[in-house]
Amino acid sequence: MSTRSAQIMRRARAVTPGGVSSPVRAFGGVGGDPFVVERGEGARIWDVDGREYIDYVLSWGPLALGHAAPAVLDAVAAAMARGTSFGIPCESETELAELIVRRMPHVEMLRFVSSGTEATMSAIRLARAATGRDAILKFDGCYHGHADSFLVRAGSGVATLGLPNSPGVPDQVACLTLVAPFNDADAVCRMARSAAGGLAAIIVEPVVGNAGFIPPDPAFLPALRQIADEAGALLIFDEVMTGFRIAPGGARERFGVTPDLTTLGKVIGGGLPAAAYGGRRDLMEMMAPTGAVYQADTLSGNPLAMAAGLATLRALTPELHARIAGRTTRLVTGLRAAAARRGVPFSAESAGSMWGFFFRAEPVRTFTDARASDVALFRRFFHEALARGVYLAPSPFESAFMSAAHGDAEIGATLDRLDDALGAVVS
Ligand code: KE4
Repeated sequence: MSTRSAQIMRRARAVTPGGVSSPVRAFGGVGGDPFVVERGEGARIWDVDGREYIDYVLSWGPLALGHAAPAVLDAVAAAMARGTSFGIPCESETELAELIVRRMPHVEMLRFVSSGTEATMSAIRLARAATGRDAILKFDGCYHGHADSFLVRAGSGVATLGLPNSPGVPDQVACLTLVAPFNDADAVCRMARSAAGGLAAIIVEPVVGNAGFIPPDPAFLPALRQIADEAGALLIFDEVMTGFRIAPGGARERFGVTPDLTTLGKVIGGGLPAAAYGGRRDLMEMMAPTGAVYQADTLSGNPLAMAAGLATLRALTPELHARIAGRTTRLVTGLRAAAARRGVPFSAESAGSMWGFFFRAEPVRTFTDARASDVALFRRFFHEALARGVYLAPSPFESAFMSAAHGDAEIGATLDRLDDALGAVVS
């Protein structure tokens, strides 16, 4: 008998490409049909057929407090009662901006937009205007949203679907994007020195979350700072995914490297559409209306999204962040031990409340390493985990997340279920 999910997906595929609003949700990376979600609460989601899952995707990162967090629902309800959108300055925009600046002092000034793509697209435009240069450098397997300049050897859904780049991106644009291997400072140095017309910016996920989870070698980010300075390029930390996850103050707090610009998203909207780009005041004041670099957005600073972001970040104190990070470490440590007991080639890492794993014994330092992991085994493991009520990202080239709602009971249940799933895939 066809499940309700299957029935709904059949209808969805008739009216939207692949039946999804974003490609990676279509399970192309793991095969099979996605389930259709009915609701979420805390660490759990339920599909329209009543199946329950412990959720480690958390809407691809935004839900640091978990699903339907009471503090977020109350804040959004209160904001809704006063209206949903104005296109007029609201105090909540200033309150959230002030809070972010307090947590990330290197972000001296910021501008809200409605998606991470808009944040990175705007940051690159600003870098090009500030330097008078066109070329940018990104890293193989890093994903910065779907703006033309970034769809060059990108990670996330692009890598998941095996799309080397994307049709529709003019060669004249793609050729302005240089691509280096992550964790290879020598390659970056060579490319920065040989870039015709010089580099406008180096943009990097300070911890890669879109090629699977790949942490930086200790010397890598400091080297990027030095190379950018020598090249007269801006250093941009794309923290859309890592922001308020790898440390309360983001990558600068964790790694001690200060970027010129930072992009944020996901957590700062608390599950509603909000993102931001910001950094040095002298750069940000180049943005219209104080400067001539143009960027605009109908729903940016939306009061409902601001309310959800404020409620989330106010709850996400350093103490709570440390508790979530501790549970993330417990989960990753337990997974490594389970794989070792079963003799499965496996590596797992975490940073704060973000984590990931590969079916590969050697550490993964580059996207090439990630692609050399056992992707077929990942696919089987994903489905065995799903069948046991654990929802992981449906792609080996994504990361997993943890929320305040994932308590010791959820971690214990997850370790039992994933150990059993490992047993199923290696038997
Ligand atoms: P959005 O435009 O999807 O809000 O943000 C783009 C973006 C920018 N930078 C980083 C580091 C990101 O991870 C993202 C978006 N992340 C993906 C998940 N890997 C969003 C999920 C999806 O594409 O459906």
